[in-house]
Amino acid sequence: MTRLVGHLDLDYFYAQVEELENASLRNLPVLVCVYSGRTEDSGVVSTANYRARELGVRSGIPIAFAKKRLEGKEAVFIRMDREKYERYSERVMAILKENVDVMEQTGIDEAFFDITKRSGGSFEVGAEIASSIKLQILRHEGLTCSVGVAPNKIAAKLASDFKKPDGLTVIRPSELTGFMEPMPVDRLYGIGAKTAKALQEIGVVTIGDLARKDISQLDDLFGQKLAVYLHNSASGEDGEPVEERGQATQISRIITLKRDSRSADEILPQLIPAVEDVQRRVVEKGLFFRSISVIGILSDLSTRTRSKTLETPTRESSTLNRAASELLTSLVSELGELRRVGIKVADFEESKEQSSLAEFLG
Ligand code: DGT
Ligand code: CA
Ligand code: CA
Repeated sequence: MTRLVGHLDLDYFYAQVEELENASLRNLPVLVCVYSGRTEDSGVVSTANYRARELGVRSGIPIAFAKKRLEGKEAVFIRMDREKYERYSERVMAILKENVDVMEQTGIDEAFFDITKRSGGSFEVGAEIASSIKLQILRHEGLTCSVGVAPNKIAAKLASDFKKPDGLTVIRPSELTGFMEPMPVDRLYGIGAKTAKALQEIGVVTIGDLARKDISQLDDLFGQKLAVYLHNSASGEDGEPVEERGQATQISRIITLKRDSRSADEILPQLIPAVEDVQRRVVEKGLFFRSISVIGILSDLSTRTRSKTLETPTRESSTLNRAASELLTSLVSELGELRRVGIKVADFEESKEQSSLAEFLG
């Protein structure tokens, strides 16, 4: 049976939220930045509104570089406030969830959804559902997004990206090949710069070129598994279901030390970026944790762990940093040299009602 799969992606998300909360920003180039704190301008641009993009600014470039580009222009630089965007994201995802059969959130501002059942298999009805979702998000949250509806996930993602901002692109099964064929092959989900380059060397530039390639030639180059994936996705054959993501039971990150060490002072600065990354992922998933562990891996690859359980769940980076430092100190005092070290949080709760109540009473 033909499926109706959608992909929704909010437009210039962080910058759009900032514009929404401060109307005077609307016609100016707006840049949301992550300041690293080393010098006044060190850090990167997280995202920029379309006005700024027209002037050559995009996600990931250094702030200092963007300032140079925008010299003499009345551009606005704003510090990223991830928890704020998280709150908008949660409400947008709740609206989406109400309107679809299944939703699979894949990032702070995007999700796949399946509306096969509620559309009765009709792309006309599917288009109406998608435009109603866009309207509800605009009415209730004031945000625009771009949506694609197609017979599978790969095509839905290409479709949501096809017209931006505020786009709605519906690709019916009969239009699928014509839609995908002319697109550059690196737009296919999972094709990075390296694969794209290898494909270019055998004359594959567009998705259509890839679909026409002999699978045995792809097999020789990429191995069977990737070859089959490449062939199928380029041919518009993608059976991946939209699946609600189960809640994670733990979030962790392990790093290899620059050299084996048993000095907490030497190890901690190397562990901190991993701790920050874990904390960011916790916030991204809307979770609070109660258990914190530091994992040490010795040179013989044996593993030791020190853990701590909190009374109330939290997501605060100060709590996590402090616990990481304590647990690390305790771990190295009892062990030999560590080769790798990691941080893990677990025992999740989705809200911290209990602790807010405690804060309220206390
Ligand atoms: P779009 O979808 O092209 O209209 O623009 P965005 O800004 O929504 O881009 P998207 O969907 O790739 O990313 C969603 C948010 O994630 C974006 O608003 C800010 C953040 N983000 C994206 N790329 C980067 C990056 O390279 N660095 C950092 N720090 N944040 C990023
Ligand atoms: Ca986006
Ligand atoms: Ca996105």
